[in-house]
Amino acid sequence: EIAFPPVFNVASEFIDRHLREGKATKVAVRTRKGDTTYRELFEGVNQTANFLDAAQVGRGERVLMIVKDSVEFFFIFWGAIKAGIVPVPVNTLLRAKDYAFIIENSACAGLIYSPEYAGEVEAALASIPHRPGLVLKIADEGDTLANRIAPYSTEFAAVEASPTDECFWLYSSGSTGNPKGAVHLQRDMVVSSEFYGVRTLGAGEDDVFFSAAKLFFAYGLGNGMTFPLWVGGTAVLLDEKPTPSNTFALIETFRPTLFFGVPTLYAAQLQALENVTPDLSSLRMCVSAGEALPADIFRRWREHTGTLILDGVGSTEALHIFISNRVGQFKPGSSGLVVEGYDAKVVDEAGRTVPTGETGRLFIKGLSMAKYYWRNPEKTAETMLGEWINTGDTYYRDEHGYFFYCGRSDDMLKVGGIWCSPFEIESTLIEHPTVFEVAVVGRSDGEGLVKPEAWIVLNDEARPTEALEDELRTFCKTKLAPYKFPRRFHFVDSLPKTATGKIQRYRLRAEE
Ligand code: 3SK
Repeated sequence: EIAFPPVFNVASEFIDRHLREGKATKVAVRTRKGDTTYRELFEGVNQTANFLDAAQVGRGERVLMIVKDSVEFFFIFWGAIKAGIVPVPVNTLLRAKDYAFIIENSACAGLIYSPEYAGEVEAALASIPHRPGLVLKIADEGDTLANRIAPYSTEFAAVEASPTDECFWLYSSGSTGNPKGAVHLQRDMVVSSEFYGVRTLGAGEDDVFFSAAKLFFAYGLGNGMTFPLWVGGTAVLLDEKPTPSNTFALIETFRPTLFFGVPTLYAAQLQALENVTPDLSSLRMCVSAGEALPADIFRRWREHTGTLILDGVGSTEALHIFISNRVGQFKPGSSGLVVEGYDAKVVDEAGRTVPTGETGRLFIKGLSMAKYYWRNPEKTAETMLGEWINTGDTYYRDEHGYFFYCGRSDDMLKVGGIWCSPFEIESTLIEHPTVFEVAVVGRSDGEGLVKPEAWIVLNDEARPTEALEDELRTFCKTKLAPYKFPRRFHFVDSLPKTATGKIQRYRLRAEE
């Protein structure tokens, strides 16, 4: 349905095209530090491509980006693609051990990071033998990316590629084991931008996009970068953790027309709206993904702001949303209908499509799917089944074609829209000297949003006290990405187990 030239470089479509189409002076990116026009973007991307070339990062080699939401993110991502290098945006909330794994697993030739993440990134580098040829901390002042790339030419002839050549990676987390590098192709950003951004959301050049979800997520990458660039609109970026007050302030200042959040943030914003009345009148529509949006949050947001939140579901492997509600076609509590360009089916254990209304595993297909997981043939074979991808989510489809989320087919949790493995939290807690055994499950909070909860059997000498609970919480916060700490602790004498000794997490989930 989308015609691709046999030879192209996707950066030419997202960056260079706007100059050919007379948009040189239009603002492409807005941040609190200033605006960047399409011409400045084009020149910064070309200078970065020349800089990476001069730093001898070779074609097909990876550059890890642990970079906050900023125009520099755009320069590096597109500069790499233009130069035939593979950018790999990485979650900026991770810890040194996670970065150490990703640096080694990707065998990256370049590593570029914002100063905020220096502690974890530098500790990771110190812990492993692999040292990328280019290691660059981009300072906010002094040794900035702008200063680094300034000596280089603002012209760069994009390296030729085909629509199905490998282009960029995104790491996705699994319930067990390490993150997996999902390898995306040149055509994938075009497919998700056109089918979801344009044909589902109706985005156009007059839209101003503000994504609270960060660019390193597949969700944020589309909302905050590829969709605005695809339609020639404007992206608004926030370089810190989104809160009700900074998101409201940015909406008032930059007057976005489209806002992209996650259910936890909408819940916090609704709470804040009890006390403040920001001017949200620029918004024509809001979008939610990351975890299922409770119907109550949808209704209350609509009452307070007059705008719809279109809930959808996507994945890192699919690059963006493939099932979505739409204006005029939505059901609160549902993930929506299949997005044009994609196909979805709900199947049983044997892979047969189940009848309407029955739950099963959600499989999807479309032209933006990652080709494989880097150096992980087992997970590739489990997940990527010919044209279809096994999402690992349990769903049912109603008689009108709307899909309803019913949970994960494994034990993975989505916390604030980010995947979180209970096993990872358990492995951390078990390192604490007072913990004998532990199980972590997800528990819905008062707003219908899932948070991790730990069930702990203590060693004989330890006693369950509030001080110990605080200590365990702090222990998790220092060792794990900040969203992963258990919000509640239960100290018990034993954990429920099967005859073969497997912990019965469903029984813990059923406990009040
Ligand atoms: O979690 C989601 O629903 C999602 C949406 C868009 C892109 C990526 C993801 C994981």
